[in-house]
Amino acid sequence: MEIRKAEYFKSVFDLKELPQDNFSQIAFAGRSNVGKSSLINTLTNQKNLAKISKTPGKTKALNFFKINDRFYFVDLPGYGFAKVSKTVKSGWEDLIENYLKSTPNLRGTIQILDSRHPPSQEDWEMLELLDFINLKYLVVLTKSDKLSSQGLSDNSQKFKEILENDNFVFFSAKTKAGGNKILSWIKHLL
Ligand SMILES: Nc1nc2c(ncn2[C@@H]2O[C@H](COP(=O)(O)OP(=O)(O)O)[C@@H](O)[C@H]2O)c(=O)[nH]1
Ligand SMILES: [Mg+2]
Repeated sequence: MEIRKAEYFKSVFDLKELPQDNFSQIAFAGRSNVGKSSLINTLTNQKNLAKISKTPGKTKALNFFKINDRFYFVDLPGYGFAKVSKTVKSGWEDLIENYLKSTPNLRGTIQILDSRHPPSQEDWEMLELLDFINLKYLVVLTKSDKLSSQGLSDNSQKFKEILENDNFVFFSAKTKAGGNKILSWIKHLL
């Protein structure tokens, strides 16, 4: 699949504001700073579509991007940033959880993890939620350019054991490695 057109559509702070159309949605989830914006920018071939925030946790909304005039990428708020208050944090978590549970047009989620580290407590909560609601998802392991080839094969084995499957793709925003695999997974969902 080729992404010919990608544009910012809207930011949703309340599920009542979800787009009222029938376009499919693909969500992107991950902890702050994991490389979610960089992944969206790479897949869409745009330098600054999803603003790469230098301030972790700045994105508090569900950010909708319209792709090829026919589906949406949905950038979910990054979780796991300690510096926000509990109340603000649980607000985002509810928004993410309710969105994932109750959006018929949502076809699947890209769950982003750091290729160098095992999943955090919050990553596990997301993975369990995705399993629980039976939503299709692909695990994307970012920043793979920071691993040596030995590190890649070691961590590939580790993630196979940790996730108990091989439904993951190593990705690098720097080299674009893995991008085409992710796009074909998305194409099959649409
Ligand atoms: N080397 C490398 N750095 C990355 C990659 N993806 C993201 N980064 C860096 O990680 C930081 C956080 O990235 P960003 O996309 O803003 O993360 P987000 O908070 O999840 O949206 C930035 O400094 C990026 O340049 C990658 O694949 N390789
Ligand atoms: Mg971001």
